[in-house]
Amino acid sequence: ELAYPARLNAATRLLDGAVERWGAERRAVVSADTTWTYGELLARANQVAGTLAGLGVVPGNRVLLRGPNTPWLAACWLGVLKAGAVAVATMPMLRAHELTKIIDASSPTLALSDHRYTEELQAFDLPVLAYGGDSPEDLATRCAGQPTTFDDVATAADDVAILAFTSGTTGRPKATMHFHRDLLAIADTFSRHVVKPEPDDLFTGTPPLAFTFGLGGLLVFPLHAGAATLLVERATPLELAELAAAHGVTVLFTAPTAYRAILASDRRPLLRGLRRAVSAGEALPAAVAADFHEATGHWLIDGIGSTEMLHVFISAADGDARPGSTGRVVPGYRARIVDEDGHPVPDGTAGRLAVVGPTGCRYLADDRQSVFVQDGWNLTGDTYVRDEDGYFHYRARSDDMIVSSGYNIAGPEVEEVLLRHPDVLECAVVAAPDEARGSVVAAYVVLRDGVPPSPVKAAELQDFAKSLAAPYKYPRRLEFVEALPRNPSGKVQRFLLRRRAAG
Ligand code: 3SK
Repeated sequence: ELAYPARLNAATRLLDGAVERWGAERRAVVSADTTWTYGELLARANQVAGTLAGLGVVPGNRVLLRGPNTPWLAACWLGVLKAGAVAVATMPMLRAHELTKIIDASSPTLALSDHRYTEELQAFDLPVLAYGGDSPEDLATRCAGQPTTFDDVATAADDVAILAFTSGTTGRPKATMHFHRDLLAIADTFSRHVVKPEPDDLFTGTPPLAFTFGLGGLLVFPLHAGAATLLVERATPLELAELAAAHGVTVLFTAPTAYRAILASDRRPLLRGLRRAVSAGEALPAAVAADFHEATGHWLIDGIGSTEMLHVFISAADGDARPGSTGRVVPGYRARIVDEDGHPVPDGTAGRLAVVGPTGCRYLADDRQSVFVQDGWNLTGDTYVRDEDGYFHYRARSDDMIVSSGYNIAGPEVEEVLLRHPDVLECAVVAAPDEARGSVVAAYVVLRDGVPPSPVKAAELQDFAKSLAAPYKYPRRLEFVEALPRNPSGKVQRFLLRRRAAG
């Protein structure tokens, strides 16, 4: 059981707490052109909080944040929490029509936006304060007139601190509410027991702070450990590997596709400097896990998390990893596999993953709450099997199970097989409706650079799949595409492929 005081401000604990414990001089945030110590980050977050209070922002007001991962975004996020307001971080690549849904749902009082990203906000009746520029109107200029200290609002531990929008692999974004104590709980569970950071660590990675995978891994966990974070605005996987090596990064958070791309390139040796590497957001193919181990001597820390649960709840520390499994339930959480009626099924049986713990699903508009929470258990929408040792093995998103001629086929299992072919860069497998079989397996494949698509190549990949998996699983339909459709947090939007497969 995690015990937190009734009055708790997560930003006070993370930032003022770190300065008290480790001193103001430690490196906190690094970017391409800046390094801020904990003292400098604290001063800026306090000035942001003072500016917000001066503008009339009161506890409970929502403040929209927009921008790529930068030190100023981190200071704004912390400043919003210090002022007792609710941070609504948005993906920097969202366009006005996508922002409309978020703004309508969250009714922010104002927006703090990176000065390069204000344009899309012009369409709204919303005051916008730009940061990171050098205009006299810029937040930095306003902050310069503010004291570097601030009396943080004594929020309740279960006051809402952030609204996190699921970027929606289904295309329907939903707002989830998370409390101040939840932000500490993810650090006291997944980070403490699995990532195990040390004050001398330097974190980096690609997920935006608007995606809770990034918020935890690139801001909350480093601050909680007195460590530093290298915030990268944008990087291809190979650039990420180079940046990590150049800065001496020890903890990396990114998606399986990025690990796969780095491992397949001549930057592979750059991964050797990492002490920890965390993979989430998508299922980790076993071949990538094995290859990473071969390249570095470490096991990737795979994890399943969700915006609804805030962060990772099943995972395994480096020494505890079991290849082919996501891991065990993170201490502090409980997980089980249930059938369609919510009854637990025996180990070894596939079913719906249900989880409960210190964080959990609370939708802002709770019309769909009952679909995701049953008898207090959060249903994640994933099909899993638990083995007798308590390791959880991913099968598919429940939507990605394909029933073909009565066979249950997990789309990711077929993807895993296709990915073993040296010409396949990426692929996604979905159900295509079929009169005779109900559904058939349809694969969308991105070939490696220089490999031309052709019917012969398609037949070769189909034969390859048949040779490695039971023949009923092979993709009867196989189409080559330039790229897979992905949402802003990088997840493949299989619903778009299902639509395409349905014609
Ligand atoms: O949505 C996810 O995949 C996720 C994974 C890890 C941590 C947080 C999230 C939202």
